[in-house]
Amino acid sequence: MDEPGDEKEAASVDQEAVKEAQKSRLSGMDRETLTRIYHEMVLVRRFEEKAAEAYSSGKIGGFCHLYIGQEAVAIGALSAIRKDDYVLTSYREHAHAIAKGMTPESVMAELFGKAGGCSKGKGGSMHMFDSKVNFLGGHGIVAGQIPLATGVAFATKYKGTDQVTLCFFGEAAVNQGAFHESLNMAQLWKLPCIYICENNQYGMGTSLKRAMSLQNIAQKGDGYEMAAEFVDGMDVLAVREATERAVERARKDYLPTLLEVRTYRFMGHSMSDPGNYRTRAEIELHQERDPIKLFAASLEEEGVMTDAEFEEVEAKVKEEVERSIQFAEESPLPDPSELFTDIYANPIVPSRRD
Ligand SMILES: Cc1ncc(C[n+]2csc(CCOP(=O)(O)OP(=O)(O)O)c2C)c(N)n1
Ligand SMILES: [Mg+2]
Repeated sequence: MDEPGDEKEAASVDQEAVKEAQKSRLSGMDRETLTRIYHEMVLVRRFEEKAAEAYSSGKIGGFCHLYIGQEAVAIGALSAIRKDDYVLTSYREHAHAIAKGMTPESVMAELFGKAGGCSKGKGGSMHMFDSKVNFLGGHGIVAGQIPLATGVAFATKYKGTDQVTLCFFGEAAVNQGAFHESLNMAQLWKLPCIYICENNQYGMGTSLKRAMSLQNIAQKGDGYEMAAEFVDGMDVLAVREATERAVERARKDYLPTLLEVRTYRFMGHSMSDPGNYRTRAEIELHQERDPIKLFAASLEEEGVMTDAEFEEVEAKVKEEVERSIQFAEESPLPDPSELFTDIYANPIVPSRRD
C-alpha cells in the first residue's frame, strides 16, 4: 500500500472531483427523480442500520450481509430500468430488493424469519425474492445468480420482449467459471443482460489483490468482445448513467454489457465478521467518500434540496423503517405445517420408525 498520507490526499481530491462530476450530471435531471434517488439511498441505509440493531439484540438470526457503503450501486442502477425489467443478485441484497419495489415490511419480516416475510420467513437474509416485481433473488452461492440471469435474458429475448436483466455480483464471483461461461454465451447469443460487478475490493476477508491475477475487471469484457465500463460506485449518478448506456444497448440491440463498479463496504462481510483483515484507518478513508453524503452535498450545493427537505426525508424514512420493524415484530412465526412446502426435494417422511 502507498503511504497512508498520500492516499488520504488522493481521497479528498477525488471527492471534489466526484462532486463536480455529480453536479454537472444532475443539472440535466428533474428534481423529482433526484429526490427519489436520495430518498431510496437513505431508506436502505437506515433500514440496514435498524436490521443491524435487531440482529445484535437476537431478533434476527443466521447470516446477515449488510450493504452499507454500497448504496449508490443498487440505487443508481435500478433507477435506470423499468418496472418490468429483471434483477438478480447475491446474498447482499436487501437494498436491491427494496429498490426493485419490494416493501421494507416484507424484507424486514423475512430477516426476522416471520411468516409475513417475502419468502414466508423460511429464507432469511440471503433469500429475498418476489416474482411479482421481477426480483429473482437473493442467492447464497457465489456466482450462482450469473448463469440464472443469463437464462432470464435468454428467455426475454426468446419471447420477443424488450425487457433487460440486471445481474449484480461481487468481484470474488468473477473468479468463478460460471462468470466466464455466462459472458461468453451472452455475447455469442446477444442476450440483453447487464453484468454489474460490485467491486468492494474484498471477498470475505480476502483482498482482491491477493486473489485475482488481472484486477482490471472491466478489461475482462475484452475476452468476450463485450462492451465494458469502469464506474465510480460512490457516485450514484455515474452508476445511473453507465446503466442507462447499457440498457439502451440491451433494449435496442440485445447486447450485453459488463460494468465494473468500484465501491467499498463499510461493515464486515457479515454480522459475524470481526474484520481483522483491514484497518480502521482504511475504512475511514473510504467513509470520506460516503455515497450518501457526497450526493447530499451535491444536491445542497446545486440548490436541489434544502435543509428542511433533507430533514423531511429523514423523518419519512424513520417512519417507513419503524413500520417495517413493527410489521416484523407482529408477524407470526411460520406454521410448522410450512416445513415441507416450497422446497425442491420431496422429502420422504416416514410415518413411523421401522
Ligand atoms: C461457491 C461458493 N464458494 C464459497 C462461498 C463462501 N462465500 C460466501 S461470500 C464469499 C465472498 C464473496 O465475495 P464477493 O463476491 O466479492 O461479494 P461480497 O461479499 O464482497 O459482496 C464467499 C467465498 C459461497 N457462498 N459459495
Ligand atoms: Mg467483494
